[in-house]
Amino acid sequence: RFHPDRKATIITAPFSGGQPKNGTELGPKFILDAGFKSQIEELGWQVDMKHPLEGTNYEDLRTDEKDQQGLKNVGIVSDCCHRIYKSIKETAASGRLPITIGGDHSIGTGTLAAMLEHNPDTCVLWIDAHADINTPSTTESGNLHGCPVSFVMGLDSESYPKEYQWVPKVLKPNRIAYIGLRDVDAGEKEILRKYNIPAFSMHHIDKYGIGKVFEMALDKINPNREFPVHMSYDVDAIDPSFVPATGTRVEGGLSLREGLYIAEAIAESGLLSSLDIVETNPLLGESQQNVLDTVGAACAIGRCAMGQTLL
Ligand code: B3U
Ligand code: MN
Ligand code: MN
Repeated sequence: RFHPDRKATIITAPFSGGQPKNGTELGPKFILDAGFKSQIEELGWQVDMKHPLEGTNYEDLRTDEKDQQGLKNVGIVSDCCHRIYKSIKETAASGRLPITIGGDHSIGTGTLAAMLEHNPDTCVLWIDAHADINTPSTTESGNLHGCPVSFVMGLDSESYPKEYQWVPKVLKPNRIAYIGLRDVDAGEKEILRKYNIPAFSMHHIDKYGIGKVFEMALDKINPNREFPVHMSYDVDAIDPSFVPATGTRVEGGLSLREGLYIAEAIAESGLLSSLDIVETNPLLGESQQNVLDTVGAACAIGRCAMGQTLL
């Protein structure tokens, strides 16, 4: 319903500065080499590409050191997010659907900021094993891929580093729902409870089934099915037996079918306005097959979200 003319832009975000492991910067290359662009074209989309991080050397600048606040790599993460943000705003303004291929999930700050500024009614489905809603005060790891949601929500904003001052605080707590959670920090649980943020864990999926959980999530954030939806899909939402090549694997995740169902269901709703596919790390597979499985799942998430059906 939001993109009847089927025009999309793939935005590559080869970035690893939001977490400590080498390899997430290779996600876009592997996904594109697997034929992702033509797979989306075969579904009837006209697809072009943007590379907003071209010419940067973030990988050389990434360190394991925490600043006085306990955060890692604030400068490069903020700079990277700002580039992504500008690129997505342009893309959305031109009437195209942005598909951002990561890269680690810290880039979510840029994608959410852009889509919510583009249309303040935008609501967010965050598909992830993790809630990624730590603030600079609650994060224990200091890894900014665990914090992208809080910055855009403006939680605890006195604690934000100056580098993040450009980020608009545009996301309301009742406009984001989580699906797939199973590794949530104590500080994050407190935030989810305090702001009454809709969150569906693996427990809820076991209890109600994925079809019902998807409807329950949309009922919370988009009861009349009238608002556009940004889906931010961390591949670690899916169980590591299907998606092994990712930085923070957590057992007990979505089956591959449950994971793809979510993408199919958002396509079926006609509400999708933008998509992130993040945290593919081709260097973390223990075998070539592990990498193929993970890259294959990332492509399949994209195809399903863009309208591929089984029949
Ligand atoms: N919540 C933890 C772990 C984590 C978050 N996102 C991922 N891992 N991928 C943290 O570091 O904030
Ligand atoms: Mn994530
Ligand atoms: Mn995750």
